[in-house]
Amino acid sequence: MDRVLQFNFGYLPPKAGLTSGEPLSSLTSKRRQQQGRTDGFSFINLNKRPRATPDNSTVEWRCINYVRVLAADMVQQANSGHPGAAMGCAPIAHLLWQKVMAYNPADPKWPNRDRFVLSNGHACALQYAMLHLSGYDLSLEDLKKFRQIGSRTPGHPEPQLTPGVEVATGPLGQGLSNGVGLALAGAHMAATFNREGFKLLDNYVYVICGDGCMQEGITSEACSLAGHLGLGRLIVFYDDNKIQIDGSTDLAFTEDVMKRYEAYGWHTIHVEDGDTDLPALAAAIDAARRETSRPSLIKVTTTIGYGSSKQGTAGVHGAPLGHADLSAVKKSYGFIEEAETLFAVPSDVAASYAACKVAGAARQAAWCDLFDRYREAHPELAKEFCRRQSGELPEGWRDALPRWTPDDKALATRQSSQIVLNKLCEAVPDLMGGSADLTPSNLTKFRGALDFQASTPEGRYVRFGVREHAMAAICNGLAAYAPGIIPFCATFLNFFGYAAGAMRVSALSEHGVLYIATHDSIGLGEDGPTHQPVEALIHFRAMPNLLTLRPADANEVSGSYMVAIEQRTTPCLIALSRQGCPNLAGSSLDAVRLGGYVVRPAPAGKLQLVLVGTGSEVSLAIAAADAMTDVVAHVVSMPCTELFDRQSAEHKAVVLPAGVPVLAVEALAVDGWCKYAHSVVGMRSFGASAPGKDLAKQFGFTTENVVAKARELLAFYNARPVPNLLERADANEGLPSGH
Ligand SMILES: Cc1ncc(C[n+]2csc(CCOP(=O)(O)OP(=O)(O)O)c2C)c(N)n1
Ligand SMILES: [Mg+2]
Repeated sequence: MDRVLQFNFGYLPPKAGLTSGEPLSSLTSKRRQQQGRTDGFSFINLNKRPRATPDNSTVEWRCINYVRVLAADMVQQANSGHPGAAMGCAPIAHLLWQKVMAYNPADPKWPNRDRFVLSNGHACALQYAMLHLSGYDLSLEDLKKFRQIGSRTPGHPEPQLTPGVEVATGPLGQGLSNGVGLALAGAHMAATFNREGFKLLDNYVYVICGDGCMQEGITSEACSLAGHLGLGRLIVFYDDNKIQIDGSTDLAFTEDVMKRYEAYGWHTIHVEDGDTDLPALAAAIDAARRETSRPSLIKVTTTIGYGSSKQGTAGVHGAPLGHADLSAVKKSYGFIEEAETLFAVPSDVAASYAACKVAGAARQAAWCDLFDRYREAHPELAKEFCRRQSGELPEGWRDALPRWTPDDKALATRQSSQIVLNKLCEAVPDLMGGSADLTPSNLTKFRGALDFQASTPEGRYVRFGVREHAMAAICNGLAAYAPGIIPFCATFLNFFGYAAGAMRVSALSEHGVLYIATHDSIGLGEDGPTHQPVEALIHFRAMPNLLTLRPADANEVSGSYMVAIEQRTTPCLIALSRQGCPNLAGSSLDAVRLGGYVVRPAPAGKLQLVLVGTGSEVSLAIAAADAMTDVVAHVVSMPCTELFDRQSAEHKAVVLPAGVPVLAVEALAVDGWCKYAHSVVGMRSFGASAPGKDLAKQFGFTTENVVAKARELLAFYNARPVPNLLERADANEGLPSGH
């Protein structure tokens, strides 16, 4: 076979120095070496640098080594998981939990705790081992159930399931980006509440991440912003083990990460031997903590699966060591009695970690004394601090929501959103956020907003720059910091597609982030199909625990914000128009809670037709119904299909009565509407570049076309029975109980 073809089929023939059984990755690496291409190339070479030989009989090293094997035990027991990075990062974790971090295992939500994020979430056996050993409510039994149904030790960390886990990690890059949000939140809350003589908040954020996180674009976005903002309390350990799933990082990742982070404005330190050089690690952490005007990156060169026979190879990334290897590792560390048993924590190791709980309780007690004095000196601030820790909203916040009448001027819903935000941000100081460089289009800069910058951390308006994915992940970090931060962020609806990876994590982790998505259809006009969302809404509607709201007018905008602020464990996306939407006679704030409601009742007579629309198309549906003077039709506004699904059968039957044909009108993908409508005027292709009014005509969003489609629908069902779309065997499946 031709050699090029052989390569292209992923098969390399035996050649001098190569054995046919080797994976292509190592073969290509060898080939590069043969070709003299050694630039940036470095397989782990344990003999390359002089290494200290740890005294494995000391309690410190017994602790570190037992963390390595406890993590490996969990993976072995589950017969699934990732021992490599967990074993390699044990010295970092040991120092953090025993010597560095301020936390109290008895109160995982203590406001001034240091935050820890394991961005390489696949290594979570390490995090669970540390939480258990240091005294969190996570038992050895929990560790034994690693990755099993109903356990508190899931395959990747999830904050709702495990005490001490701050954010969900696993999708690489999210955790480090959350860390930026946590550090931003910490800086903001410290600037808001600390007073002369009262450092209520001075926590650090510690993140461990791996090669994968460093490769993901989201971390470049987030860390570039962190450098700009000078988030000095963010300390990131980069587990530089030069191995990922495909093999050596040399296959795809040879840049100088340190130089990149220096260019971002970070303080960087390299610990060359993260396997054994504890003093160097401790010194690096100390230097990072003292540098409070820049975030710190500590690149720690480690050996993946340190101690295993497969150490330094991709083979130990994501597979159990096997009983024989695990037993040999334990023996090599001097755990002779424990060698054949899983989860046999030696008493000296347990006793050493038990001190963490005692120290944590003392630390929090001292902080509580400080808070008592703070309360005396600053009673109002102390009250507000407590409110924001509890997650209670300010009393009477709903009174701030503006209301409109049909006589008020028609506004684009992005404009009414600005008016609502102005009022809400005044009434709810918990709200903070910004836009991905579309402030004048998203209209999110609320009245009196101060920018959050390095010199003004008290500011609540964040200039995210054109970094949509990191923006959403940073908002997750803001939400995770304390219940009293309600983050919002904005871009065009279409560009939330860039952020979807992090939005999914908001939904999964129950972070009540507000996603403000303007320019929500072809109605945006001239910017064209690159900017016009089509499939965006069906994507977000299908996302569990995320509400997608598309208000029809200013009152519905106000109502959408009301719902979004109330939903503290559910993120909400509010889709807003660029073009004007008249204020409807039948709309109201409260109606948004119903998800769908009759906004324009039918004239007298037997109902013949239902028109259902969302957002800017509701007024079009009303115009079409008005034009059909010979048809008895009512019009439904459906700002949130997910909320409509949760309503009672009675309400649904009033909105979409049995036996009446339903035509949906929405200038986005038609898919999904078959659940509520018998026919759809929607998008079946990308849009185009032209003035919005011309596009409306071209794609059928005119009164004439809606009337024509409605008549076609009526004719179609003239001689057929109309299927009752609500009568489905699974109609109540997945809805909150009581429905
Ligand atoms: C966004 C995302 N893409 C892919 C994966 C699958 N994945 C899990 S770990 C991993 C390799 C990561 O390499 P590294 O961070 O170096 O981890 P190590 O092998 O050192 O443990 C990949 C691709 C993922 N978890 N998230
Ligand atoms: Mg790696």
